[in-house]
Amino acid sequence: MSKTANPTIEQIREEALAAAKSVSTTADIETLSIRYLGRKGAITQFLRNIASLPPEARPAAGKKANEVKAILEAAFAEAADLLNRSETAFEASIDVSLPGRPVARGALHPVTLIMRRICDIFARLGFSVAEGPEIETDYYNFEALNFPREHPARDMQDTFFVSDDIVLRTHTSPLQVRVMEKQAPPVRIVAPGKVFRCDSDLTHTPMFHQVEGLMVDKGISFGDLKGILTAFVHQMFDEQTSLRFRPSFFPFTEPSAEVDIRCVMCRGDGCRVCSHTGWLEVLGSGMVHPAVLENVGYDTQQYTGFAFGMGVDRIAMLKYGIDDIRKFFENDLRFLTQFE
Ligand code: 2U9
Repeated sequence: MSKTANPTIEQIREEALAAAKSVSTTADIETLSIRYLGRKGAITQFLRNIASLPPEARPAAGKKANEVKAILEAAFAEAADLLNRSETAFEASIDVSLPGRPVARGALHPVTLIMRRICDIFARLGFSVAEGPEIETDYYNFEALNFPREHPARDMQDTFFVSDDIVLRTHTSPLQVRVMEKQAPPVRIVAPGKVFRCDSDLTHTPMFHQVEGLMVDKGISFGDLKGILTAFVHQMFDEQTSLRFRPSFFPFTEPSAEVDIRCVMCRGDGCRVCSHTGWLEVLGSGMVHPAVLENVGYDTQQYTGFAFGMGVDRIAMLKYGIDDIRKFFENDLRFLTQFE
């Protein structure tokens, strides 16, 4: 309504007619009616103020006010009629007897399905899930994990640098350093998440997913590592799957071992998937290097631990028989909705 203390009857008329033109619902018209014609409305207010006019001006003002009142009543009725007619026409255009449009059901991404399955298996083995930042400092991604500056092992990681000191994490291990900094042993965690390496071909994408695990306590041995990882492989693949531990090297574990399983495609006879070796590499692992435990202030006379890591996308490829990792990231719904 006009902000003028005492608007003229012409002002009230112009304002109300303009408002009647821009209504979009019948409720808007109701509001306008109350605002202009209601008991406390602008027209009623104007009629009340007539008493304060000089006696000779009152009849003309009263007549004018009643005329505007009639004009507004007609304008509001017409606007309501127009709205009702278009609403009815819209309703008439809908055939309510038609069957509804089917709502497409979403599906979890195959990598998410496998990631959840891995975490569930470790949860049942007593591991909790920890998550953390994808952008990391050089310290957490390398230094704390026993990769000295200029060490050639850093080249293995094909790092994406954000600046000299900031990187996209190349593994989820920095998260485990952060957990150990905050928490005294015992620690038993898995760290799932996205990681980034500058690499791209049939089996590598610049972003992929890892689940890493860490267990630190008094008296943890390589036997514990073998027991936990064997239980994992048997639940993830099947109870009959045989596995072997092969010596390897990582800066953050010593000794280190890669874990191979009997090829899930040829059962060991040799095929294209296992490069005719009969074995598939599925995990890296090892006893946590004492330097890593010392970096977070753990007493290495009392505590030892093991750690492991796996590429989730690779495991999803093996589980679902997919030969090109890039299929996971092309967003083709015909491919993605096949996995339940
Ligand atoms: C801390 C200490 C040690 C995590 C580990 C591996 C071995 C490993 C690879 C598997 C396939 C990476 O995605 S991949 O290319 N990972 O081989 N990861 S041990 O070791 C840790 C982690 C955290 C504090």
